[in-house]
Amino acid sequence: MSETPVYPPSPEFVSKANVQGLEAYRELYRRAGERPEEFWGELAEKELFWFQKWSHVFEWNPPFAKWFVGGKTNVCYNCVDRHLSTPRKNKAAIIWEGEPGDQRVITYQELHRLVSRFSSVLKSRGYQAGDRAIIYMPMIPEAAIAMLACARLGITHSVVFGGFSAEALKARILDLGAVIVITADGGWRRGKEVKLKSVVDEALPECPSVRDVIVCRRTGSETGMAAGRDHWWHELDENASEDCPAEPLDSEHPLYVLYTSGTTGQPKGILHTTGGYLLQATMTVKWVFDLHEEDTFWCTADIGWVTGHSYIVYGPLSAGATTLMYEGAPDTPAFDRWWRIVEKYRVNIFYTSPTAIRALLRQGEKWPAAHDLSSLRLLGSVGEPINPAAWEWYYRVIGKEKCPIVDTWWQTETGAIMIAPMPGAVALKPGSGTLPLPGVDADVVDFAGNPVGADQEGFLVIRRPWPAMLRTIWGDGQRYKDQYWNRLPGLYFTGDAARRDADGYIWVLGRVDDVMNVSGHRLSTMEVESALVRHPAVAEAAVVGKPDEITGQAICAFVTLKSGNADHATLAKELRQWVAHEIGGFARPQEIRFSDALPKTRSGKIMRRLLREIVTTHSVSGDVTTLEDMGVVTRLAAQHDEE
Ligand code: 7RM
Repeated sequence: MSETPVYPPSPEFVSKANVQGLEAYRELYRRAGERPEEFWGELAEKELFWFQKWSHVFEWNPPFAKWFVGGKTNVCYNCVDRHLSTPRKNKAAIIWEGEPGDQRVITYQELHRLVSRFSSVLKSRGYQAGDRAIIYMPMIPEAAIAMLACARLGITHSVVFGGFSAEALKARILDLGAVIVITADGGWRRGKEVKLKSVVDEALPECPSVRDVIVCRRTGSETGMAAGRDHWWHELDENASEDCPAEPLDSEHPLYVLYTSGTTGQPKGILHTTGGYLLQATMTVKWVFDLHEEDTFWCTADIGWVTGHSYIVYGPLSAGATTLMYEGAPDTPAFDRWWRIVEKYRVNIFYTSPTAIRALLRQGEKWPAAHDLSSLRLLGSVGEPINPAAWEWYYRVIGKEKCPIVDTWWQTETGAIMIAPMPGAVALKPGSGTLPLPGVDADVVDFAGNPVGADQEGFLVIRRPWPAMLRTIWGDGQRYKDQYWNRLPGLYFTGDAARRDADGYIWVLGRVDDVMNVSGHRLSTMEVESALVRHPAVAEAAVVGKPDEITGQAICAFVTLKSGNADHATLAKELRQWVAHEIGGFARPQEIRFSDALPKTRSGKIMRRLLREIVTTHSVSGDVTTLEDMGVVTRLAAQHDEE
């Protein structure tokens, strides 16, 4: 442990930081812990606009929380309207670059105009607070505009990542009971069009609740338009009013539902509400990214993931920042695309994932070296633990040893960053998210919920509700209780293992459940297994994550067939394609291994732990006493050696 390098903030950085020095952090943390209602109440009053003040800050009816009870506000108003009466009115709100190189700069005033027009369109078609909308779009400004327009009216949105298949889209539309889908003809990725509207067309015949589809023209490719159901965004926009005030909404009004993988095959709709979510998204932009008025902030996530919600759209815009959005891939037309963008727009704060860093690291230093990255002053990481080699490269080659790296631990469920350094206050240790933020009562505990000692491994839990926490799983309060609050009674169960060192620094080690993390995308082993067994040739499937140098984990599927005589090479190809079709391209297994049987316990449970060992170490050394047939494991391990 003593080997761990420590990087304290430079005096230069501290002197300009929003939170200066460790004592300032400790004071905030102490106040939030001792008087949470006062702490959050003061911030809510100072940092957000309210149509009506709340009657009390917090209500806890375990495990259901309410924040700013009785208060009325509006997320869109806070992200857009309130800036118009300030010097920010002509400041760039969104800087966007398309993959082909087209660009747009949208000021706060212009954003207000665009969002108001689209809100009017929705309103004039009869949509209102309480309705649910699906947003299935590429990374274009209209994606953010659609989110904000929904928020303006109180229409609960669910953004579905553009990489999801028609099946996955359909499941989300049905679960949400969506009445409208907002999409585009397609988007650009690696020089090719990713068609979106045709996927919507494939999903909709079995979604009777959907009345309208609004289609934004992005690529200009041929698209069939169903009469009465489908409408072009630009046509509806022609007559749209620019006068569409933000609705005063209850602080607990459902803002969005975002689907994420849990331990079963059925994705969970994580519900986030209004006031508490926005407050914590706003505060973390200021605390963790140390946002200054003049900063250009770039989060490279897709808007379809929670990181895009909180750190491309809601957090930065509420804080009045300039947020950058890029449509395409980091390697198009070449591996310096991101660095080209950093140079071109003089990006100051850059937030990405370890997967992306590793992929770029592999291409060598010549790509970043060809660009002037001197505008950067802060780097961020999210999605999985960052390994020392990636950290060191990011720090040295991208940050030129001048930029702190904020390693931010959080989840779809937490809504906002929970564990991360305040960069002007907390010394960094590569690989650690460092200390919990104010109001975050994080702990590492054993099976009984008791804190474990320094440097001991345990479960990462949160002891007390926080403003941006999920409120429930959409339509399934019981699952919400069971998954998050009943595993270790009274504690929020994160699903992650962690240890805390003698300085109180938290080191997140990874998931303890059957959730894989592939390029920072969450996927459950069950989701992929269910997709595989829907294929007519497959009898049984067991899926495990296998360590991968770039993506963190890669998907390895063990499959038994209904009839033994198949051409394995062809079928493997077909099954990989099948999973991509059923879930989305990012879920395509890297490897399919055929087997005559799967290792099971005497009670018939597949022992994924053994399969994990086989793909990791190519042998099995762990406890096999519950295994029914040792021969299966021996054959599987040997099969690998032949390859
Ligand atoms: C924001 C996001 C959440 C899971 C989480 C962890 C892992 C995320 C870090 C991390 C170590 C980090 N939402 N994770 N950030 N592990 N260090 N800085 O990723 O819902 O998609 O995933 O991701 O396992 O539980 S998520």
